[in-house]
Amino acid sequence: MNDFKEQIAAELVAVRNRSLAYTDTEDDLLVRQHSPLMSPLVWDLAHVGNYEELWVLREAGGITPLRPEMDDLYDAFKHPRKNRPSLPILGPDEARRYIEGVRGRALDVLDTIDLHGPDPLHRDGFVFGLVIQHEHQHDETMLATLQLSKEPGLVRDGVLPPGRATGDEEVFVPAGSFLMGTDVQPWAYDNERPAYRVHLPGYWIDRFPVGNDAYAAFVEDGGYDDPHWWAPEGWLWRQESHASAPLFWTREGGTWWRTRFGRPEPVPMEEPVQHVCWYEADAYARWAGRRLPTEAEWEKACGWDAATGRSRTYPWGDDGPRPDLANLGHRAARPAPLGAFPAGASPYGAEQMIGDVWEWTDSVFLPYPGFRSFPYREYSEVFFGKDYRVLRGGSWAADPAAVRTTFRNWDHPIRRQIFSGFRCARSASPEEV
Ligand code: AVJ
Ligand code: FE
Repeated sequence: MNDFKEQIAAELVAVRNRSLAYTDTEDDLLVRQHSPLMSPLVWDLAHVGNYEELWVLREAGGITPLRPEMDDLYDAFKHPRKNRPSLPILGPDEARRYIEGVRGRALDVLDTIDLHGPDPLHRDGFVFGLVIQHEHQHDETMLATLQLSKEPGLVRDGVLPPGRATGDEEVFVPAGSFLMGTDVQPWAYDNERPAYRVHLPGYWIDRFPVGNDAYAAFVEDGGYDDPHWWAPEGWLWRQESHASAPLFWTREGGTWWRTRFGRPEPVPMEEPVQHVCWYEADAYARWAGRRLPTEAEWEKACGWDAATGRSRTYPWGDDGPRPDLANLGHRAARPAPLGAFPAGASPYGAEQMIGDVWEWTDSVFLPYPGFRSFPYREYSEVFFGKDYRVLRGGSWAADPAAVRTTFRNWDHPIRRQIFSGFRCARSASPEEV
């Protein structure tokens, strides 16, 4: 195998080790449904294997179905999450055997395909990028499930760099056009393509995500009790949910506590806020006299390099993430403190755009002009519309393989079990532009 094929094989091993580590626990915990929002963990485990069978074995490799009856069970569109526990899905050991069998043949496909040939699934290893990213995305979902399960065990206490005093710093992005999306990232999803020119007026965007300290000030100012700050649907959500602080926060003896993977700890005020839904982010921004950035504003501030006229793969450049540049890949089961990654700043000076927390944007999930679904409609296309808001940047639980300047995530505006935070923006005044 050549170098690139070996790299792909190594990424396949790494993501599988991650999935197996998250499911290395008692069967009871794997088959139980911890929340109606989430699948049983054993469903995710076999689903990533079935996805690999569909795309690598069958579509890219022309291999006949190993277990055709699996397709229906693990089709996310056929069975809503809340029904998944009642399906005759594979048990933990069977699921592990099934995905291992698929993996063996996937490596045979990798061996034989031409990474430079005309087949768009083969070219640059696209189909492997698809399954590697897909499995990492499900691993992040499994972490959110484990967090909801309140079972301890997945707290990793890897060392993160210290933060620094930050204040309310903003960076200025002058008026001008930039290229949004990509035609060049080989493993980009269809929803990131094609690149197109977007003109933005001048704007300010926070240098850092909103911290727990700032968010606690909103809570303590009665932010959750004043409809003035909330979008109309957000206020309905606030009343129905009885939410009064981010998910997993409680107030005891004048101190904010949070439960992280089953363990209570005082809320670390120097970290970005996480586990807030879009409505909470939107309300905070209004309270702070600001607004959420649009997706285009977020992307330009993250990667656009006006000096070279191109977008960087990551804020700091095109080289992959390092521990001193971003907090990714579940090094520690938490966001890093604000100011931890000065070397990871974007050309405009925005920090922590990649890693730590997914950042809600103001934008609904829509196709870029010229969008073509590839390789299937159900990844992106069926979600386009006003029901979903876009999140950017990747969390501490996202893997480097599934984050970049152009990467788009989306969710319902009420979701907060995900590792979601935000930063604010504001339009420049006429004198500033
Ligand atoms: C892009 C994270 C919204 O988890 O629903 C997984 C990713 N797509 N399997 C999701 C996905 C198919 C997707 N998100
Ligand atoms: Fe999936």
